[in-house]
Amino acid sequence: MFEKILIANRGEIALRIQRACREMGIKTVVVHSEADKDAKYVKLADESVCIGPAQSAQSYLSMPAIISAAEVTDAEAIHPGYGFLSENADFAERVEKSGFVFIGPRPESIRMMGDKVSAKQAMIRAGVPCVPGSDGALPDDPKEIIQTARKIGYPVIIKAAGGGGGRGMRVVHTEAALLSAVQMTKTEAGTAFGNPEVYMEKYLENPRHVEIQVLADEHKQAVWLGERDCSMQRRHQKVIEEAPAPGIPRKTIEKIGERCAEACRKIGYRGAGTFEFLYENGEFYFIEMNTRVQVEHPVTEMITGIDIVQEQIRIACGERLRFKQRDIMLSGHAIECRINAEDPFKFTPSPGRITGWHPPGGPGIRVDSHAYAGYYVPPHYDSMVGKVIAYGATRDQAIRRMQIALSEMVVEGILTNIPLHRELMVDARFIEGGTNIHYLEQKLAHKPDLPKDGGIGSKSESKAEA
Ligand code: MV4
Repeated sequence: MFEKILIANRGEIALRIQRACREMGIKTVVVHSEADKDAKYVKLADESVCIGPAQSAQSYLSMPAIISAAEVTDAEAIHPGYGFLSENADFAERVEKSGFVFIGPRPESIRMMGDKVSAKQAMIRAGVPCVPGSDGALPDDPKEIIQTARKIGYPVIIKAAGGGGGRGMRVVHTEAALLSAVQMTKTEAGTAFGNPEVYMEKYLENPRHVEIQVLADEHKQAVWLGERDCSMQRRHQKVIEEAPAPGIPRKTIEKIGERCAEACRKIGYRGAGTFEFLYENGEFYFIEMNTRVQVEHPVTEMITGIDIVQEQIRIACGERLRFKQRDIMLSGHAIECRINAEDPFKFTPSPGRITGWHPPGGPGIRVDSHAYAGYYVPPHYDSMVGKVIAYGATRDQAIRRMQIALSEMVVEGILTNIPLHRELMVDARFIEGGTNIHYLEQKLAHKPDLPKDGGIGSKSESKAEA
């Protein structure tokens, strides 16, 4: 096992990775920007290295700064967390070329999944059901584009190969609007991602977002760890996640889970991964694969008893998975509320000093957060300050426990979205279960005195600067 790991991230996930290392007896190095120098999780690490100023581009996104920090501290492996460089194939490659272990998939896998066209083609080959669409990237010939859309049937969606997480997409309802939409998406994609390639899919109007967590080792062993329902979102930012997904037949989930594990074996995938699906009318359709640990991994940990971050580390060390599929038992229900430093209904960021911090506790409650009374939430990063996870034997019990947890929780000095979560935990449609990806935005649009939502947001877990 590794003696020392460098954590190339910040905030709650930097603390979460430290906890995994500590339990495994591994020493930790945390890199941090000037804005994070006084954070308690930085002091908690065995060593810390300041890698640059507050701006992510000059710190958490600086490959040479991070690799130098690994060199001077003699770390053996680098855990990238989520966001920042976690899904950057060039970074994974440079880490390995510099003689360190990248705790994540092989660079080729990251590259393949980063290109949404090659990801989808790999999944079709591996027998994972995908949304009906164009055969690879769209050609230049307008006649062919029109033919493809006619065959698929309107509405269609045009997506950038280099996009993902909601960036670079356009819905098209009529043939009259098709060619200009394709052209605009191509132009934007060329500018935003340096790749003008786009593809076409049938646009599903009211799907749920359900994803499958997998773990695979470098010996072609792979398991799936159940699903997560992440449909409660706004502008592509997840707000609540839960496992299992309410109301989906177990047989349907098992079939898709097995397909995902088999796909991992077929493509030689290594590490933790998430297969994102749209679920509509009883069917699963693959859209994207994430090659990192996700924000919402705790709900899966709660229902499986498996520590996903520890498993990532063991896999990176070359170990074999310690369990087979039949050893994976899913029990109970878990719900996660993301706590953001933001106005609960206007959604404007609310950075600043936290003057009072009273996290909830009690049976079935887990809080993953780096915050505390006195902590200053810097304005430069994502607004998430922590996550409350409630576990129960049943969904009803998990909801009840989450309601109690949110009623206990006090955060003073900044605004948080806790009031929104309190409302959602007593929302009749949420309690019923199975709301689709549009539910939250529709609910907010119907709330009097609140600004209406429009526009397209940024990818979740992007850790983009505010
Ligand atoms: C779609 C779709 C409907 N039909 N693809 C948005 C994020 C990216 N991962 C894929 N997205 C979507 N792809 C087809 N063919 C609707 C969305 C979508 C969405 C998906 C998951 C979670 C939230 C979403 C919000 C708006 C649109």
